Amino acid sequence: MNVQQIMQELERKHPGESEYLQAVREVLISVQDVYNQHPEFERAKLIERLIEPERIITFRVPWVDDKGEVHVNLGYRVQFNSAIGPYKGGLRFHSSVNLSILKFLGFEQTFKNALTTLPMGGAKGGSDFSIRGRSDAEVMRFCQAFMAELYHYIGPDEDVPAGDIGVGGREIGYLFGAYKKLTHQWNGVITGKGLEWGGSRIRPEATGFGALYFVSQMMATHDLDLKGKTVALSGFGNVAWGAATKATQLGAKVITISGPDGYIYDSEGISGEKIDYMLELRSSGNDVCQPYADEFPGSQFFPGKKPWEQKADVYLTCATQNELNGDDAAKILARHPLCVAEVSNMGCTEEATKAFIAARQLFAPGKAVNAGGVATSGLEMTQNSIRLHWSAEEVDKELHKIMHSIHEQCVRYGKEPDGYVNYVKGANIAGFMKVANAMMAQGIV
Ligand code: 2IT
Repeated sequence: MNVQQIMQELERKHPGESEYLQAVREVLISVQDVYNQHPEFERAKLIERLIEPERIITFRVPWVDDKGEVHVNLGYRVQFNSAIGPYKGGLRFHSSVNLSILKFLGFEQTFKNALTTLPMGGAKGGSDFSIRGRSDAEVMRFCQAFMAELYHYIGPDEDVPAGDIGVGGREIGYLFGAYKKLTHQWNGVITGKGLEWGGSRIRPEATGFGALYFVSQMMATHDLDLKGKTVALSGFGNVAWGAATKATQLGAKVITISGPDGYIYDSEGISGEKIDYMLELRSSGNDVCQPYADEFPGSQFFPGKKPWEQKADVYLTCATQNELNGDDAAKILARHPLCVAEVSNMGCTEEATKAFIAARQLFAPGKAVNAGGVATSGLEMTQNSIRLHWSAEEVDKELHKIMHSIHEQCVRYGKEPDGYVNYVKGANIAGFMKVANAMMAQGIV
């Protein structure tokens, strides 16, 4: 494989889709050596097939707001790869959503899902609709209008969506209700459901919990411990909440959270009622930092800034893609942290990732670190299929096992001659090999 040639061709076909091209480039660079040891992959045009989604569905979503005004949003589902299981991946509702972002997310999801050890293909979807400032009734009508089109393309053995940015428990409820109304079917077609109606225990916490299990293991493997350490994280949504909760339980002190308006530094630690308050802020649909600073006077609000300027032992991106850039990485590296991990999907720019690896910083990518979320969605699918509910202990035990296995795969494929574990390379190769072998076995389809 000639990475440059493949990327040039991809850019010609999909000009300007920067996030998608970035995600593909990163994986191709990681896997090229392994790929070139398999001439049968080249003959089967495996890479050329793998980097294009199997199918993209786009549709318009017309809906009426509380004042009677009509809105038209765009809806998408990118069904990226179904080699190892039904399409699986979240829905993102955010004004920034476009095809490039959903293609990058679907591509990443394919390898992430492969790493979980569960039989799930990769997909992503969503809309440029934003829940910010919208009433409950407006969110419900939007979700119903979105599902009125999407339901044709999903199903428990076909494609199983879930939440992502802007899609939490409330939105999943409305989407599931609409699906059921349209199809007359009650099945596990969406994950992240409420506990009383088919959801799994630990699913809301799973992305953040799994991330901290992974980080703990990364640190333990390098004779480090989270206990008593400071953690700077971004975000204020479901992922940041789960990460802050588990980091605190493991004895660390979370000193930052962030929102679109800037970040909060709280030297006393963001724990207990402060973590609960984050969830209230999320569902309020308003800015987060100013209300937090008003509520907890010991904290400081830095408008328009990112938490990466604070000194911490551990840095975790928990908000969105490319939220940590090369300048941020340089600032972080100057402080010699113990560990940096992406919890958001592709939280670091290419420049930042390269800087961390070049500095031999203990660093891991989102597709390994945040896989606990989709893995627990997989466990929700299992429970729905066998029509049983597992206890929190059972789900947590499975989540531990899965994160452990992902860590092992990263070390197996990512250990370099100087002993440095390149988790980016390890995760990419491990995920790629599983999908590649399945695609080879299934012929040219
Ligand atoms: O990025 C992700 O892995 C998710 N948004 C969760 C996907 C899922 O199907 O649970």
